[in-house]
Amino acid sequence: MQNMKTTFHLKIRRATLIGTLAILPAVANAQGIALSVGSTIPMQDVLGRNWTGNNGDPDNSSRVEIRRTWTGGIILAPTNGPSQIDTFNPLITNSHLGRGVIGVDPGIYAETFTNRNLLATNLTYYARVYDRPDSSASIYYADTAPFFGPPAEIGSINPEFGARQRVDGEADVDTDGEGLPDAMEGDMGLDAGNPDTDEDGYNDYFEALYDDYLHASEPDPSLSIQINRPLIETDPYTVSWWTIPVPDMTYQLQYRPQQRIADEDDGYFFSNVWVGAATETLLDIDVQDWVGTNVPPKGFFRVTVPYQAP
Ligand SMILES: [Ca+2]
Ligand SMILES: [Ca+2]
Ligand SMILES: [Ca+2]
Ligand SMILES: [Ca+2]
Repeated sequence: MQNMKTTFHLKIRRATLIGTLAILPAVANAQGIALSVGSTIPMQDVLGRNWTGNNGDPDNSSRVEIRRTWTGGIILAPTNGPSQIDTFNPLITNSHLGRGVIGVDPGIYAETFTNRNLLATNLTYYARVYDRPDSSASIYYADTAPFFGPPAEIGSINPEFGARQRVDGEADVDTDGEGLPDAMEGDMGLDAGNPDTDEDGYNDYFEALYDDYLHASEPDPSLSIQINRPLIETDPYTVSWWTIPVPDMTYQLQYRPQQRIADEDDGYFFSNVWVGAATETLLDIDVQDWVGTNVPPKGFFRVTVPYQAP
């Protein structure tokens, strides 16, 4: 009886061992099979804002497609017609900026292929991003350079998106030269032929850049400056102005003597009197050193709001 029992146990063990051996290769492959494709540099609009991306809200996130290149590795520009996407340029996957990225991450995408065979090693692919969730409603798109489906030992690839291009294939022009392309102005309801659509003194680009505080299509409080003559002779002349409702905005107060009047439009002849960020809603700057040598004082002050285009 003892011998029989021993034999029985041995059979069980052998059966278990065989089962384990059969599973092992599959476990080893599963660890290496996933492939992550994603960008690490955010895709941005002309104002330097990251394109919309929100993990968990793909309906409001810019659309990303991972596609196979056409014959010979050629990338075809979008037509927004389904035929080219499905027939000539088959789509491997749809994704969105922010998808697969931890938390909200505009401008960046990541997509994991659990079956990496979708990206065959002998074919080339590319990623295309649109600036809207819906490619047919998009103004811009951008493509990555073509990349090969990588061999199994490579776990991730990070192709970066190239330059923005117009979906309609037209050139991106800025007719009025204030910095916003015509296509964006049309989309925002602004006048592409007027640098200051609402004529409030702030150009369209500046207002779009600070659209949390200013309204590009309706007048905002204007920046008007005044020179304050001293009430008592020992007090200084000052220049004051009410600031605009943009936090931490930097202002530049400049002066130019009157004799330069022939060059009034040439900013070169203005000198900086004061440059700084607003800490109060009313700025009041001592300008005595600038007017004190003129009797009577004659010259021009101006306030500018310098900003950097991204
Ligand atoms: Ca423009
Ligand atoms: Ca404009
Ligand atoms: Ca304006
Ligand atoms: Ca405005």
